[in-house]
Amino acid sequence: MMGDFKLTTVEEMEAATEKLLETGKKVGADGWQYRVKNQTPHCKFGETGICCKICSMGPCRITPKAPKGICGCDAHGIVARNYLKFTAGGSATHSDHGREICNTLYHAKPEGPYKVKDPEKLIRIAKEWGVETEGKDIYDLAHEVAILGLSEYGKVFGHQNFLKRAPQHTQEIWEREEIAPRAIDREVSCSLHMTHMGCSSKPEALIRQSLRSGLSDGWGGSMAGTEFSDVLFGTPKPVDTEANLGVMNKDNVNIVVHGHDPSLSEMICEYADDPEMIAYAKSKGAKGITVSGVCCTSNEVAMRRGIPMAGNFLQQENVVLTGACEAIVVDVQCIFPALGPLSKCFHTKFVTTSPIAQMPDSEFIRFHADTAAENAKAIVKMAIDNFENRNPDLVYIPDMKQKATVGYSVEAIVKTLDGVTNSQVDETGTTKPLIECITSGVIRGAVAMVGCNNPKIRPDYAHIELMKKLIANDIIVVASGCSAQAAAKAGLMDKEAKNLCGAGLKRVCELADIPPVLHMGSCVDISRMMILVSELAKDSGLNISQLPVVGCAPEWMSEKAVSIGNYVVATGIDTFLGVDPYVSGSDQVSKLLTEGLRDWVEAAYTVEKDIEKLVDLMIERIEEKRTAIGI
Ligand code: CUV
Repeated sequence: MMGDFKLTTVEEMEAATEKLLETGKKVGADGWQYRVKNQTPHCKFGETGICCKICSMGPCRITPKAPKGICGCDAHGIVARNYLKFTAGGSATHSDHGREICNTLYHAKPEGPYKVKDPEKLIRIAKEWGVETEGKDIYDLAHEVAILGLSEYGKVFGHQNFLKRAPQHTQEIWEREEIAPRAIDREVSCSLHMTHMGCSSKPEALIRQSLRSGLSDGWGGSMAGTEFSDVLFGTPKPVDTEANLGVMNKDNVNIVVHGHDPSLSEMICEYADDPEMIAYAKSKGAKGITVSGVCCTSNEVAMRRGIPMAGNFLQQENVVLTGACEAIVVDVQCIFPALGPLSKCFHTKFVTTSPIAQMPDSEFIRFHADTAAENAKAIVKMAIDNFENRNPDLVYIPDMKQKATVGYSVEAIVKTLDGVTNSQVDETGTTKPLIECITSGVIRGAVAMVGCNNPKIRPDYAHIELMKKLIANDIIVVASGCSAQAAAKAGLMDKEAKNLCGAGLKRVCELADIPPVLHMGSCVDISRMMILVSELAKDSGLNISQLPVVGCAPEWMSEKAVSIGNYVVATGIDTFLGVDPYVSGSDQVSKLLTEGLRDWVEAAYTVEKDIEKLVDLMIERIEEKRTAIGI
């Protein structure tokens, strides 16, 4: 029985957006939909990666008549250099996020506002890093581990500590190929050094460094971000929430958190929940306070607190267009500068909080670990005070939301799936039950769906359609970032979505009481997926590259996504992209990424813009891998 469960279609979401754009027109607001039109067609040189402006002799553009830049660099060198720069940008960004979390951990105090919520995890990491834990005060330990975490960014010798979590075989590949990441900052610096005028122009060298820089993100900075966020704010466990714009409440003060760093969003949630603040909101005529989120910081607080998700990347302007957003509070990354002028068309306060992401037409409240409580209170109060400035004529919140169960950290997945096989319940918490489901063929394999939206692809459509087809084919999906939010908005994280699965996956969903698409968190939490595949490989005795598991970013857009792609591939997982990373201008680089990498790291990229073909290719690859290991 499906009850009244029904997926929300992309058409329905688009119709809601249309209505919101109507409101926008009334107040003279801009929108990405219009800006895309102004920017199309895109510059062909940029799009194919053959424009070079790393020195002031140029810009040089490669054409049949001008096949070399002024320095003599050809298309292959230019494309590969651009690719490495793209990666370094993403790696720096994720890793700096991780650094901020280490810094927050360093400021943790028993009296708060930042506390250690998962001391066991802290002790586990401390032991892993060789820190004496016996008889030590947990906050002393937190500070010691935080300093070690920060030192990973500039360590003088050796490689990233977390690499030891990978299977032996994977570590050997990284050593052999000279892509084991050293200090995180060093890999970013080294990348920018290599791409400087007159340094590397050999695609192999530049792509190799792209892998190493990516690995310093996934197995360094991002992993630190995830692990220490868990220590500070708790390791996610399954929790019920809701997704899409309908989570905003017309009668309440609406605060939307947007960005990436949970240090900010956690505090906003904390103080929006304060009885004193709620009473204050009521004194101003509201019925209460609703915090909802956009992008990855939303994923962070959804995973740990069940805070509802208002939307993903290309829905960020929609939250303001509802006319019911008192404040959109942002930290870093994926924030449209458009939110400044857009907010000015409404009563909305656009609050920036990080020196790293400052934007015109915003109110800047500098957020700092030491003053986090005051900062958060001030922001919540500002939103409440703004409630009376709402123009009721402009308020329209699309009545559209879905239930979602989120919070699937590796710890939670292992625990949840323990009950699936009645043959042998593993007390020690291994991934063996999951392996059993895969080897028996009840589940054919797994796909990690990740990444952004991109106007080049019909927003959310690729994410949702791919996932529907995968689960119908008994392939379980783990998701993060905006992909996870697309799934949640559609209803694919509702446990009732089991009815859209093939018989095998449906059975697993019923036994384990899980939705077929598991929300594993934000983009830095793709590091969770690296741990999961590592555990699967170790527990099954297979190499990661042999597992029937692939990664997919059908609508990606950011530099971070390229960094992610590089570490996922370098970890041995075939990765499928729906958007080309500006490399089509060089057949050498394209061939290296889609074929050559396999000789180095046992995995490679597939780029396919046709969504139907993309999903079929993934299913084919999963089946090939099954055949190769004889299951
Ligand atoms: Ni970090 S990077 S648009 S929020 S997934 Fe979403 Fe995720 Fe891409 Fe940004």
